[in-house]
Amino acid sequence: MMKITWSRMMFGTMLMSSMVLAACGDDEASDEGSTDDSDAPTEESAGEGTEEGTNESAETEPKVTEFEPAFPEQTRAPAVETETELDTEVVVEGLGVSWGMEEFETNRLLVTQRDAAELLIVNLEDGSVSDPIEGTPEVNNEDQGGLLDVTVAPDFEESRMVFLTFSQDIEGGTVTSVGKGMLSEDETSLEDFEVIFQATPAYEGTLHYGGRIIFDDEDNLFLTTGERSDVESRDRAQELDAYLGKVIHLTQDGEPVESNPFTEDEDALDGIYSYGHRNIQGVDFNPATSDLWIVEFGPQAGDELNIVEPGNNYGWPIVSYGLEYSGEFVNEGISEHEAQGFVEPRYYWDPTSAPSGMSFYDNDAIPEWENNMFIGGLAPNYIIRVVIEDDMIVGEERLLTDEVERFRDILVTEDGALIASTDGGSIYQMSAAE
Ligand SMILES: [Ca+2]
Repeated sequence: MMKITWSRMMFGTMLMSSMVLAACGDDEASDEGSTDDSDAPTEESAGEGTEEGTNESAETEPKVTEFEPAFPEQTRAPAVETETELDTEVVVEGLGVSWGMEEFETNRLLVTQRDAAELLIVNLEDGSVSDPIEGTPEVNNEDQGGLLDVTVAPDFEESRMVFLTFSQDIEGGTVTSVGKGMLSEDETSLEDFEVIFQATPAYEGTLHYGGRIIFDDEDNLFLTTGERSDVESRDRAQELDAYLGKVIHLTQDGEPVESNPFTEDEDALDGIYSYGHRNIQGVDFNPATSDLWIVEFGPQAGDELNIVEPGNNYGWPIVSYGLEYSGEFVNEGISEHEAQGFVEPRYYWDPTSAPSGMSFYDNDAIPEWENNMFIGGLAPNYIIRVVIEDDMIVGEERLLTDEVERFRDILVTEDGALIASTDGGSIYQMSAAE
C-alpha cells in the first residue's frame, strides 16, 4: 500500500499523462466532466452567478442559476469538517475506469472496469488485483457505456451469484442491461451468465445509462437508468411505456416485483418504481430510516438528491434546478417543483457536483460519520460528505480535494473503511487513524 504522500508525488506524472490523453482526444462526449465535455459551460456563462460564494456553505463557487430553493436546506448546506484523524491510502493504482465495487468477502472487492469490460477482484489488505474473471458479458463501451455496476446476491455465500449492469447493443441501439452469473469456486469465471433484464426501448446513443443496482431487504433489486441524454429521448423519462429515466424494481430473475406501483396500469411497464429521472448513478438505503436515496446527475447545475417512493414523478425534463449546457432554461425554468405536481429534490447542487456513486456510512468505526452519505464527484473532483437530519441536508464537506481524481464509486467496508474508486484507475481507502 502507498501512503497518500507518495500519491501526491505521482500527481505531476498523472497530470502530464492526462494532458497527453487530452491532446490525443478524449472522445467521452459527456456531461460528466468539464474537461471533456463539448457542451460544458464556458467560463463566461459559469461566471453569471447571482451571489458570491462567501457564505458558510461548503460550496464556495458562485451559483450558475437564479433559482430560489423551495426550502432553505435544499441547497448550499453549511460546511462541516471531519474531526476524526483519518488515514488515507491509495490501495491500488493503474486500473481503468473503476465504475462499480462490491465487498463480497471481508476486505475483498469485486471491481468493474468500464471500458475494458472486465471484472476484477481487489484485495484491500495487500493491494493485489486478480486477473480478469472470465465469462463477463459483451458490452458497448463507447462514451459512457461499458461494464458498469456489480453487486452480489444476499445469499452469495451459498449461491455465489454475481449481478452486473452494462450497456448492451441490441436491435435498434443500446440499452442498460442486468445479468447474473455464478462465481466459480476458484474465482476465475462467472458461469452461465445470463441477461435477466433490458431497460428498453433501445436508443441510438451512448450516454446516460444510469446503471446502479442494489438489493432491498426482500432480496429484490433496484436498478437505476438514465434518459439517454438527447432532447429526442429525454421525454421518455416521463413516459410509463419506457424504462428510460426510471428507478426499476425487479426480482432476481428480472421480473417486475408484484407490489410495484403500476402493475394495474395496462399502459405502464410493470417494472417501473419511480420516474422523471435524468441519469442516476448513485443509490443506497439510508440506514437511519431505511428510505431509498438516489443521487442524479443534473444538466448545468441541478444535480439532485431524492428519496425514492413508489409511483412518484421526480420531474425531469419538465422541471429542474439546472440549466441546459447552452445556458437556456430547461423547459420553462420554473422552480418550486411541488407546486407543479412533482416531487422536490431533498437537495440540489448549484454549481454542479457531478455526482456518481454513493454510499451511506452504515458503520460505527468513525462515529461522527454514522448515517452520513458519501458521494463520488467527477468534476469538480472530490468526495462529498452529506450530513442528514430528519431527511434535511444540514451539512456538507468535500474530501480529497487535492487529489484531482474523478471519484466514480463509493463503498463502506464491513470494517468501516470508506473506499473510493476513480476514473484514473486508483482505489482510495480512508479510515480512522490508529
Ligand atoms: Ca427532479
